[in-house]
Amino acid sequence: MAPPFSCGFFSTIFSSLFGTREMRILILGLDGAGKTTILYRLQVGEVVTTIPNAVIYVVDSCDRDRIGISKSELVAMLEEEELKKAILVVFANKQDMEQAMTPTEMANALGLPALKDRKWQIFKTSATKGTGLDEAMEWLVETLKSRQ
Ligand SMILES: Nc1nc2c(ncn2[C@@H]2O[C@H](COP(=O)(O)OP(=O)(O)OP(=O)(O)O)[C@@H](O)[C@H]2O)c(=O)[nH]1
Ligand SMILES: [Mg+2]
Repeated sequence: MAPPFSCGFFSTIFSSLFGTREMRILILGLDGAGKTTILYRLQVGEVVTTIPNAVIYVVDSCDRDRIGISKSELVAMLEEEELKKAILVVFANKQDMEQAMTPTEMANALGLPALKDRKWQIFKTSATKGTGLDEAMEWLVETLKSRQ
């Protein structure tokens, strides 16, 4: 059975944040979470197939009905051997919407506090408004740098 990720791939992100460095980041999330919109905002480079340094997990903050599915997919994904050491950044996307869940609510619903041996952080984003993305990427880059 095909996973509910309609779009999952390894991306190489180039930006001024990285300087000349190149880092491989996997961006995943359920359909409609906002992945494509975020990639467009981040001006992503090529698609490659190697072990990623980090995972960005995009979640629609308004999709209360599927937060449980989002959690099980995340947990299953993190069991992959290749992602054992990957830093996890959750984008609580669509925060421009009135009915959006708070990041704390989402972190709990996704089971983030229970993750063992995993560096993670959750950020509020709105891909359509372009808010929160820079802060999240900055944290990610700094965290990746401090690991290398
Ligand atoms: N209000 C709001 N809408 C958003 C936001 N991000 C994405 N959307 C909208 O949500 C819909 C889905 O966004 P996409 O970027 O296509 O989502 P995706 O994760 O790439 O979806 P798939 O390709 O189906 O997996 C589009 O209509 C976007 O305009 C956001 O931050 N706020
Ligand atoms: Mg898409």
